[in-house]
Amino acid sequence: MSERPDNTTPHEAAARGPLLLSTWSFGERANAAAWPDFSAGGSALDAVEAVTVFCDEDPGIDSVGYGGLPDRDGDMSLDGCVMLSPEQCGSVCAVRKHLHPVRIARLVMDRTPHVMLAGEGADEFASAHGLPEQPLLSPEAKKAWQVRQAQGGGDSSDVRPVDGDPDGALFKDQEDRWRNNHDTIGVLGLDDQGRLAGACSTSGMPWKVPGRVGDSPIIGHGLYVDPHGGAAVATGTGELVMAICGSFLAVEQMRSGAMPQDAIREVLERIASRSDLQANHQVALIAIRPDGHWSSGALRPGFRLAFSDGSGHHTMDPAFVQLPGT
Ligand code: SD4
Repeated sequence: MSERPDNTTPHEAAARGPLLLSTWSFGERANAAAWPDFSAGGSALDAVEAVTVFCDEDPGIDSVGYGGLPDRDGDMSLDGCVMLSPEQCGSVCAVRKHLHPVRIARLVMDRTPHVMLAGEGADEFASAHGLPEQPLLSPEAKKAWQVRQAQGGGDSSDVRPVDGDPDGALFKDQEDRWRNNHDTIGVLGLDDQGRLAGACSTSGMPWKVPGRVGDSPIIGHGLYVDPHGGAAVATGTGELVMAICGSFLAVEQMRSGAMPQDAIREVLERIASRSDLQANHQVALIAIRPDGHWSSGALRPGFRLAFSDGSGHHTMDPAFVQLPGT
């Protein structure tokens, strides 16, 4: 059942743009960096790109761009997408030589008749459009991979995305933190002209099987934007989101009249009811309607989001956790 717009939580008060909503607490500093141009009348599209570019360049974020953790063999590959509407979206995956997947995805959207480019083709396209080749593996990420190798390697099946470790209680040491503290930047923007835009950038699951692509660059899975329904972005275990077209599902719910919190709950209920759910599985979503009502929810504790509007930049807990205490 949809909530009534007048029965709102703070997460669901209708907001007027400009407004930025980003996954994870590091989204706050990225939102703040994009804010001066955005609040001066910039477009939602420029703002969401700027948020992801900031995260790509921050070596302290171990899951996006430079500083991201590599695949099983120690090689980096990046994924990302950008979306304004079903007619205007672009995506790249398995990029190995260029730092900003969303920048390339926007070029795909603007300059080709296609939606998605993969691997070598995406890198060649980026170079042909003047984007510089850059090293993607940071010394810290390389060290984390070497430590992992020394411990016997292994795939991503023990990775659980968690936002920070404020009391030092979640992770026993730095290596444990590298193993777990993984997350994607997903950002939704509503500008002062009422235009919605969304973007995602990620290095994907750490230690992934080379060639693996998750939900983040796939339109309808990690991100979906429909000016008539709203926008949704997902983070966490991509395979769970991909199995149900998570972001598309949330937007379709809103398109049918649901409030964002109900739309997200529908997605998370389906994931929570999987027979093969693992303790390390996490998924979180943020969703916004074209009228500015927005919300967020997570499958398990440990997710935070960043919210920016005229009142400033705030890191906050999601409106609800589907499986609290897990
Ligand atoms: C993926 N969804 O590649 C991404 C990773 C992520 O928090 O968001 N982790 O599956």
